[in-house]
Amino acid sequence: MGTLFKNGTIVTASDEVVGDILVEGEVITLIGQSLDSDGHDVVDCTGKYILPGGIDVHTHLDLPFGGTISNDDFDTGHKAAAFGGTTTHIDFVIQPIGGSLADGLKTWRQKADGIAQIDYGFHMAITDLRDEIMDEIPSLLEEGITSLKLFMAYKNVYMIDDSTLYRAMQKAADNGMLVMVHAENGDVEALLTPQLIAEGKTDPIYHASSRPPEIEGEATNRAIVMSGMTGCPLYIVHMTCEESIDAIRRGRSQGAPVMGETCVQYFFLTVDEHLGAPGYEGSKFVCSPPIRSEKDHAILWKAVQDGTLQHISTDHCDFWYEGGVGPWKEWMEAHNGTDWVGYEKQDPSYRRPGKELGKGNFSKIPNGMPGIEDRMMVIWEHGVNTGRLSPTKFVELMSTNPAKIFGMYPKKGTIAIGSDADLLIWDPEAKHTISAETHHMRVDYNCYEGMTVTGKPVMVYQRGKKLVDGDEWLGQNGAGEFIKRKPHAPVL
Ligand code: DUC
Ligand code: ZN
Ligand code: ZN
Ligand code: ZN
Repeated sequence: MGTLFKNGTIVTASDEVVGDILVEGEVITLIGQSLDSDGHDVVDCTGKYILPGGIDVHTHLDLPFGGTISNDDFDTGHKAAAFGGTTTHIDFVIQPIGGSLADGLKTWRQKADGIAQIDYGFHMAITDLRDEIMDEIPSLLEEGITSLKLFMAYKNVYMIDDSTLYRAMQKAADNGMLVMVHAENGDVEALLTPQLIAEGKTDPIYHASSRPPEIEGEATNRAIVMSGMTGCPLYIVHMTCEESIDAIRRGRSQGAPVMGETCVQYFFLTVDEHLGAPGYEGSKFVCSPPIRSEKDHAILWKAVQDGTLQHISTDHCDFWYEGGVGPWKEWMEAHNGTDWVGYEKQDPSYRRPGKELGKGNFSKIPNGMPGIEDRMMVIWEHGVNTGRLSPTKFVELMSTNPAKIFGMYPKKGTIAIGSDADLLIWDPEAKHTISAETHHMRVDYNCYEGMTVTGKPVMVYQRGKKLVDGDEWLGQNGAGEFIKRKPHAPVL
């Protein structure tokens, strides 16, 4: 006995066709037209699209960062993701400075084990590439971790130097792994920030002045050159501006094995309107790299249309706007500042600090914003409904490309016989107004507050099990599975 999805418009990265899908157990076993109901549960999909579950390869759930921890964890973040049509994500394990990769992985496994509601994978963020860590890298392949992340920004926290990046690329290339970079020139940022603060430029809008597009373009180009020299496949996260898009286009045209993504917020938000919002509101929109300008929005749409960029992720990393209530300082001290797991259960009145940490000094605003729930609806509205993207291109960007690049295809990322039955029943007529009042993310604001979208997932299935039915949540903690990814990443 399976589930038969009847008469939906099945969309993959290549085709759009009306038909039926049979799911037996966790996988798709048959695709056809006018399939026999044959005792199966029938889901009538007439007038609906059937899309492969969305994949977001760039999230930070439960991340200790900027003097606090990102709000959504592997429970709340997963529910929110699924309500928005994302059924798989890849989060970042952070190697503790002085510790091993295995230490980092243990910490992140604890965040997800028994808690995860959707399927997930991990990238490994390397912060401290000592000789023994170089030797440890190949062991990640057995864990199903096939991508390394390095930060060219966040000096004195995560930033690595050029020789470290180069060595990591050599090692990755030798082992069939992919390198990802956060590309901003952290040395220049670390010089500009104190200069701005000393000049009294402390408001959120100056966050953008401390990280101008030139330092993103410069670092992007530097990483691309190293990718060309080492032959290491490189994936540049959160690209925002003309400077870096020009660099990746040049690199790809010269044959460097480079790919890239942008994030939803970089198509919509601007320095003037959002970072420059009255009072302290701009802090809501502080992320790195910063949001840019209308001119950059147009450049990004072009870059996803023409294949310069392969994916639209979120960099979901959310913090309270009005946080700081509760005995958080004492709590953090009592827990040695490191053991965050399960803290809500210990003290229900605790509320972790958020954006208010940077009042009077933009450089202390925790970097990041919510988006994991909004991503697919917002890009459908402004991509598909405007004619910028076809439904097939939408599927390619949101699901197929990230599955291929990160070694999950065809288990994830498509609708095919044998693939996981991660399916979205997407109603192209359903209207929804995005708001913090109704979203499922654990955060008190939404970047797209008041935006009305037409088209949303009305039912969401993962491996054949229904997670979302309208407003109802049917998933359960521990049902989300860790995805062991494959080593060789093709260059798209
Ligand atoms: N940028 C953010 O805005 N948040 C998390 C980490 C990052 O690089
Ligand atoms: Zn049958
Ligand atoms: Zn980053
Ligand atoms: Zn990030």
